[in-house]
Amino acid sequence: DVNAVERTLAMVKPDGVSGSHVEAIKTLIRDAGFTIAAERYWHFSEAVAKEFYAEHSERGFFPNLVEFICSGPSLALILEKEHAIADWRLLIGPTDSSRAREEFPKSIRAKFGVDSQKNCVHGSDSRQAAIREIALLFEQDQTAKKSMQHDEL
Ligand code: DGI
Repeated sequence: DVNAVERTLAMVKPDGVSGSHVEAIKTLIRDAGFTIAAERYWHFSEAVAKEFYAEHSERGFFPNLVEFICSGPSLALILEKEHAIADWRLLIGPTDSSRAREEFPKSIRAKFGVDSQKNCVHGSDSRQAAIREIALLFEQDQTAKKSMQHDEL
């Protein structure tokens, strides 16, 4: 059913949380028609960060990415809406915040991102990724207990 409500995993990364952009981003989320079905602050451990970004493990920026994601709390959100996955990717904009400012000035990364790493927000890029990421951050309590320090804020 093409009109079915879809779920995606959104996240305000450590630069967005420490930069006090959470409320502004939640307003943009609601104004774009998403429902916030669940939200939870996490402080990523190295183990969970490596699992979350496993597809990038061979990239040169991977160690920096893991260190950055572990540098402070993130806010994970489950967003619901028709076409939630594609529409959230559009709203956050390109990975590189400078490119976002040039090409998609209304996007969240254009407004609040710094560069290609400190780009403020995350969004699942496929249905499979959304299912995997929601399971990792919201459903795997055993993993959470072992590897994450939760509710640090
Ligand atoms: O899905 P995106 O977050 O837009 O981008 P991605 O899946 O290609 O990369 C995931 C994250 O990895 C991205 O949000 C930040 C980091 N990253 C990607 N490309 C670069 C990068 N970090 C650095 N330092 N340099 C990059 O070129």
